[in-house]
Formats: sequence, structure tokens, C-alpha cells
Amino acid sequence: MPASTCVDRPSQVPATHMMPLPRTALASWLMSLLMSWLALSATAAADWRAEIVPAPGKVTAVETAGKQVRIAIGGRWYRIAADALRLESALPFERAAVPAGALPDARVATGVEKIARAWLADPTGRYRHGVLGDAIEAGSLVIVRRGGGQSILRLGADAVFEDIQPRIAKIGGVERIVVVKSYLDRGSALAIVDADTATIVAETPPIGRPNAWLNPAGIADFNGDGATDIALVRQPHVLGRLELWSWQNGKLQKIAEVADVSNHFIGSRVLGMSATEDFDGDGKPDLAVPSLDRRSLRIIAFVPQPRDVARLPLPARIVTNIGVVQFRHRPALVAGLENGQLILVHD
Ligand SMILES: [Ca+2]
Ligand SMILES: [Ca+2]
Repeated sequence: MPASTCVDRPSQVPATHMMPLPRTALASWLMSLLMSWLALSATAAADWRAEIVPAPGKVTAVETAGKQVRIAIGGRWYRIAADALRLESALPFERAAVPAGALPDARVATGVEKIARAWLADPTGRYRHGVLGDAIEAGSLVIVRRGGGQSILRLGADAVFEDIQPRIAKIGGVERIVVVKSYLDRGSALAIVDADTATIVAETPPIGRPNAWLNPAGIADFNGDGATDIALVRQPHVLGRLELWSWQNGKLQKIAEVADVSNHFIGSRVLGMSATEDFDGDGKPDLAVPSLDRRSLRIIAFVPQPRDVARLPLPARIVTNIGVVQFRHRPALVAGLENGQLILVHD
């Protein structure tokens, strides 16, 4: 089905009038050939499109692990071919078993440096919100350090971890943990946990009222100033505001806001509905995230200011994680839609 859409960015007009004209006809012809090629490649690089990938059934999940993406269809697993719009059979990811005492739907996060593993534990029903599939949230975070040693960060009775999988990432050059902490009376905050001390070393102010949640969307130096930034979507079901929080001298400072995004829907355990990659090739990471109604996929760059690299209308709402794949040697995006279709967004 030709359900492909394109978004154009204003293409750069070659400054031909600034160039001295060649004297011979051959040189002139070569120059015009070069200019048309430059114009064509500029246009091609700016054209993002969403295409339906032919699939043997309805897509039920998209899973990511590192740079790998797997797509679940009818109980089987697939990946996107690197050079054509088709699926290839693939082995499913192996998931670490959920340790005793963990949240029933916990996912174990693995680090590469000082943190070996981390997971959410001590299930509790003290926060009756239930946007993540059930009303059971975590009272503690378990951290296993590489080389031995396990610590537990236990919250007080006034808060829970309203999350499924902690995120282990380098923040300020050191592996730390990013997790959503929700206060029973003030709603969610983004918390940064130090692995050595198993303590929260920084957190954003909570949203301010119960049952108001946020979902992290990406961790990278999005604005290119050298300080790690954490992108989050504040209230992805109702407000849908992207906020960029920068790790500066051990504190979190909000440095940017973008309206009209979402990376979750109520009742879903899918928390990875976003992806970080340098999509426009300027050397700075960009964020792919759905619009608030999840009927468009936005690719947002933050340098020099927050701006849409592309905004692609889709045939239906995004309901799965968003994966980054290499397609024809370029980063591309894959996601499952509410109508069961699989889309590949590429330029
Ligand atoms: Ca930054
Ligand atoms: Ca970029």
C-alpha cells in the first residue's frame, strides 16, 4: 500500500552567483552537472518519509537492545533488512530473569562500566495511579556493582518508583541511574542515582500534584554544550511537553521545552516510544518522538535551537517502542502502529 508521506525541509540553495564562471563549454557543462547533483543530494538528504513495511501479520511489539531491533509478529521475531523494505527472521533477545523481590513486570537494566545490573523491587500498592499496566509500583531500587557489591535504595512511605526499567547511562562522564520517582502527594520527578552511594543525587521538582507522571525520552548531550542532558515528556497523556534537563555541577537545570509530544499511552508498559540518534548528520544527537496524539513522528534537533528536522504524519497512532536501524547506510526509525502496521521512517 503506498502510504508514504514526505516532509520537506527548505533546501539549501547553492550560491552559484558567488562562483566564478568556468571559461570552456566542457567546464561549464561539468559545473552545471555538479550543481544539479549538489541540489539533488541536498533535497534527498532533507526528505524523510514513512513507509509501510510488508509484514506477515500485525505487529505486536518492537524491542530494542543496544543497536539491535526486533519486531514481534504472530509470535515470531523479525528485523528490518539493511537494504530493502522487507523483514528477515531473527532470534529474540534474551532477557535476564526477574530476580526475587523485583516488581512483577520489572526489566533488569545492564551497564557497561561500574554498574553491572539494576532493577526495581519491593512491589507496593501505596500509590494508586496505575498508568503503567497495574497499580503496583516499586519501593526500592537494587544496584549491583561490577566487581561485586549490591546496594538497595529504599524510598520512604511518601514516594514510589513509577517505572519499569531503570536507565543506566553516562551522566557527566560517570555511569549513573535515571529513574522516575513519584511522590504520593506531588506526582513525578526525574531522579538521578549515584551507584556507589545508592542515593538520589539530583532530582527535578515534582510536577506538583498526585497522578501527574513523566516519562524519560533520551539521554545525550542534545544541545552540544558538553553537559549530559536528559529529555523527558511531562504528562505524556494530557500535556505532552518535552523538557530538556541538563546535568550541571551535580544539579539538573531545565534548558529547553518543546510542546506537542508524547511517548506513552495510559495502561501501556511500553516506555521506549522515542529514540536518540544523529538523524540529520550534523554530529549532534537528535530525538525522535511522537506528537501528542501519536499520529505523527517528529525528529527534533536542539542545535542551535529546538527545531523539527522532520514531522511525519502516520496512518495510525504509534503504540510500540521506537527502534533505530541502519537502512541503506543511514539511521532510520521503526515503529508499530495501532492498526498493526509496521512503519519505517527513513530519508
Ligand atoms: Ca548538553
Ligand atoms: Ca543531529
